[in-house]
Amino acid sequence: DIVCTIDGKKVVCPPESSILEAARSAGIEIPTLCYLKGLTPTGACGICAVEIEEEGGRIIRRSCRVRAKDGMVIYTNTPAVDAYRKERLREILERHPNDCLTCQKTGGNCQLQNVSYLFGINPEKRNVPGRGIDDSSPAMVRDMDKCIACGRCVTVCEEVQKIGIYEMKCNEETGERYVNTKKDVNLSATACINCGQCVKVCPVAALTEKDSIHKAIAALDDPNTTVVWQMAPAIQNTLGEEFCLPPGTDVTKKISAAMKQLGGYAFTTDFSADVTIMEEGTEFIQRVTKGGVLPMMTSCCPGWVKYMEYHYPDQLDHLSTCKSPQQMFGALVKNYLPEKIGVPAENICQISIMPCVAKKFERDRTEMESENGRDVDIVLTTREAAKLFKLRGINLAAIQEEEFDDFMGEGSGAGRIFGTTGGVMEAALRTVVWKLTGGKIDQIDYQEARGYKGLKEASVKIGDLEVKIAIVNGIGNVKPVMEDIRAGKSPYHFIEVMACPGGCLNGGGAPLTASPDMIARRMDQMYESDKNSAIRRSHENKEVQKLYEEYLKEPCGHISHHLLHTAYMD
Ligand code: HC0
Ligand code: SF4
Repeated sequence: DIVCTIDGKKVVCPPESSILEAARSAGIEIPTLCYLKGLTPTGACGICAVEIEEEGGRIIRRSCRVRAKDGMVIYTNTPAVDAYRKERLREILERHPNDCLTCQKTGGNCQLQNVSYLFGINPEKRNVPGRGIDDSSPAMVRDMDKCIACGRCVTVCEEVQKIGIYEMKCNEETGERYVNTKKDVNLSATACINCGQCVKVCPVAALTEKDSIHKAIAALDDPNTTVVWQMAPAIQNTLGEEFCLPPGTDVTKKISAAMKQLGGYAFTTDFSADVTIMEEGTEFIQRVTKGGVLPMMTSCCPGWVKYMEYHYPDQLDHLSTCKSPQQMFGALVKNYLPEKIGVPAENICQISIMPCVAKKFERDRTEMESENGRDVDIVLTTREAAKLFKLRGINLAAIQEEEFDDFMGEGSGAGRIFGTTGGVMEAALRTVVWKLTGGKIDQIDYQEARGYKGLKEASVKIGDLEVKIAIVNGIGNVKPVMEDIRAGKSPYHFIEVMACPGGCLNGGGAPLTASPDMIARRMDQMYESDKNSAIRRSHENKEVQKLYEEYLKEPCGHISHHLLHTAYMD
């Protein structure tokens, strides 16, 4: 181990630690706008500057880029450090727009604002570069004037997601650094999968989700429109954080109450996650027993589907034909629900709350509609939903719980765990194994499917058949799996892929404040919500059973194929 001295305190740290990491391990916070734990430091912002004692006197260094050495003496707060940080902040702020009052990131989420506040910097003169806004993506907006060239989006997209959309550029005339897409084209012209992981790490509002709040308000205020709400599994264990509740708190029934207070029918995507298991499980059994294309791969994550279409158009028949639970829900709202509630489909506005920005892109896909209109009308991220609630005077922490409405409000524990990596597979196994063994094996917990590993594997013995499954946690881990499939040597029968590391509970639309600890807490609480569910298998969902009896007749039947399944584009 290394022993150094930081602010007069002896600090012991592992050999490869940077000064910033060493300080943090000792509880000494150094401000930064670009550092991301575990990823290559860019050193771009300069705010993490410290002073190091050297022979000829003290020198200023960026602490994220310098390794702590034995005997090193470091100061994190000196007049020289303070002056350096202020100068760097001034440089950044002079080039940054000052529409802070209405900026999407205001209210604690803008790290530049937070640091400026701490240092008391507010420059008079501004010289904003005028690079403009790229709103070509259906999911995200890039305000290139707000970009402070910290490089976080470059690093996350390259090192975590392994997509590699952005690049740090340099203006040859001015020497100024800035970030753009590699070929200087708009985001919609790139291979971006809309996962939103770059949005999550952006310290300012250079990257944000495309705003849908005003559309939701217009629908809520229109007397001729009936709003029908759905919320993704992950929402129910994350939205509370925006109202200062502990991470992972199950706020399902509070959101149900909030939906009703805003106006409209309150439902959950857990319901259609259960429908997805009925459909996808049946599709899988058919593929296995009738010799269909294997491995079958889940199709509920729109980031993953886009990745597949872009990089492996020759392998699309591995994807399940099932639409995602969000889209199945929307299709059922427009085709099954109208008769039940006595409201024609054209008067219904279906609003989703999703922890995902790619769900906005999925909603927009041309094939996601029926004769009765778009499956889903508006998609709000978790953050947007919190903002809408606050705008309408709803304090989720204080609101009285209410049950969902009838017909599409029941969800099983299996539906709930869709929101974590491995959850879709575990939910599917609960039903598929039960069905294939005629109810003889009725296993609920599949520990192999749980946890954070990038690739999780398991095999389940069903009579003579050994079903091999895999779970890809994060799109950055999918390439070797796909290369094996393309080469015809994949050992698996069924594979789950979720683009965001951890699954939807760490989606690009989730609350921004999450640390790894908080994400772990969300995951634990989601399994806890499953454990506490009245039913834990999708096929036991009474409202789903009723849907099949009265409307769909059978999984993968005629109506299902028309409304709930789709084809992908090569
Ligand atoms: Fe997910 Fe979903 S689980 S993608 O992560 O499958 O967004 O939570 O809603 O559709 O159900 C997100 C979460 C969903 C869908 C479901 C799936
Ligand atoms: Fe990369 Fe995902 Fe951001 Fe697209 S949304 S640029 S794929 S991190």
